[in-house]
Amino acid sequence: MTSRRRFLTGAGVALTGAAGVALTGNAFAGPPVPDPVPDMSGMTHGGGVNGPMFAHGATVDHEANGFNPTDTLRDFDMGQTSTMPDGRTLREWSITAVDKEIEVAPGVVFPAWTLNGRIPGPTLRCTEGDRLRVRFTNASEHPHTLHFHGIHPADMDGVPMVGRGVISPGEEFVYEFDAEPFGLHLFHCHVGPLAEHIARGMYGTFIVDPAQGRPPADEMVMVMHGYNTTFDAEGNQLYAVNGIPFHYMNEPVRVRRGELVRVYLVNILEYDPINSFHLHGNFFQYYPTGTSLTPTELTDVIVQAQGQRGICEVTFPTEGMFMFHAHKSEFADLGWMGFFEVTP
Ligand SMILES: [Cu+2]
Repeated sequence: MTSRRRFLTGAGVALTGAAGVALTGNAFAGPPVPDPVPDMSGMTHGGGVNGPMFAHGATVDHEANGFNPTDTLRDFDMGQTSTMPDGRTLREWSITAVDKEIEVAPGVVFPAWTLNGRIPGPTLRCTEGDRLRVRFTNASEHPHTLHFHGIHPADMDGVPMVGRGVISPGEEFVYEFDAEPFGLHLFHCHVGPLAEHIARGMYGTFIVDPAQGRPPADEMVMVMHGYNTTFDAEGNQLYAVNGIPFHYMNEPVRVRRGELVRVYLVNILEYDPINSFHLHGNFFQYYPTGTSLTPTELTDVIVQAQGQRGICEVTFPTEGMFMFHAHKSEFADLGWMGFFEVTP
């Protein structure tokens, strides 16, 4: 056991060093790492032999970041609603682009471009047929847009040279369109260099509920993404769901045995062509893009290319800790893994 602990500790040091090298160029200088790990027995939060690689459970300053992935996981923004003369629901949101430094791993600060100050940006949620109005304010130093997936007029597409096009720093624009089709979508900035604008953090989830709804469930959003901390557009140094690598290892996602769990899973990863989601000890029903109420597959692994998304539904029959992670070991080792903690 000792040797295994030492090996894992070494992995942690190497990872921290690799992340730090981009910022300091000095990965292995400094004092020797103290002989480690108070107690990694059991599956305590922040421990376990597959526990977080960041300095044995050290995590980031969520308060300074302004968001905590435990909270954003189930944070659905329904907007401000009112009724239009024709009886339809009008749903309005305000989204602001802000340049902001985010601590993405302990001691690793990333100069992000955020939507509403968080990564990922907000999860907008509506019902098919609603009229949607999104006021976009660009408080960043860079030009941006909001491009929504879904069906809408060309001049609401949020790309350069079409409609209003680029929204310059200090300007704002209101995107307005109807909510269709029902399903799980996303939105992101569409200004070039596109990969960088997205990978810096300018994306969010866009859920259009079917008019008849879906069965009651414990619902949550997981957005798969990465951080290219070297800004060389050559892969990523860190991978995560919902902003912070290894977060759900430190703070497992608590769910109830026997209750339907619905994960809205989005892949917005840049610089790597595909991402994946694997769940241990259980199988889930998969609904690609969420545009049908009939699942296409009962599985424990799905893959998504960039921009793909789908709904995973699982009911855990037994209590315990069940890992989930990218079934691409490199992504998992560099942050894309977590736990469901199934309680009675
Ligand atoms: Cu942008």
